[in-house]
Amino acid sequence: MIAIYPGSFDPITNGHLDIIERCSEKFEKLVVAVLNNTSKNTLFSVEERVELIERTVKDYPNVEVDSFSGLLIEYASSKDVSVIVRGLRAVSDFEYEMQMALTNKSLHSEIDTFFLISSSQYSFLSSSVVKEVARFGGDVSGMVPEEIEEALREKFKKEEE
Ligand code: COD
Repeated sequence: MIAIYPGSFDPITNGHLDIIERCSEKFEKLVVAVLNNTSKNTLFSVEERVELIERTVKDYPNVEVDSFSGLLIEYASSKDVSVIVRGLRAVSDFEYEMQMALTNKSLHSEIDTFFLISSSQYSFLSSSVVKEVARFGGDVSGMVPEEIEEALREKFKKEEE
């Protein structure tokens, strides 16, 4: 069974990685799909986000990284995906996630959304929190892999120049 884990991943965090690791053990193949949304102001370009994820998932042979634009469900069906995976941190995630899952189901009834509850140590973690801490020089070492820590440092150094 092929699953897709879609997101903005701006940037990927240890919370995302935890979901990827757990899914790579459960599914035959996992496609991590980065939304290429030109109208959204992201810190990292889509190419940068894909490259950073590729570097952090290199030890999982059944994980593929790609980008998509337009509707997720169209992209998912083009990849023969039967499951969309989403992570749930707190009740606050639920409303948006339910709306998205039901919309996707109404557009393509054969593809279901599976939810994984975040591991407790990552339940507070989001890309926005990581960016905020890194922007002001805080320590993000427990929140993101080393490659991402380095990329954040470079990005904010450039912004200062
Ligand atoms: N622990 C566990 N899970 C986590 C953590 C954590 N610490 N942090 C984030 N996650 C989960 C999120 O809950 C989410 O499931 C996933 O990881 C990705 O998170 P983000 O924030 O990187 O990505 P989102 O939520 O911005 O991604 C939204 C999409 C890109 C999937 C969505 O906007 C989309 O599909 N857009 C395309 C247009 C479309 O098809 N829309 C759908 C119709 S409603």
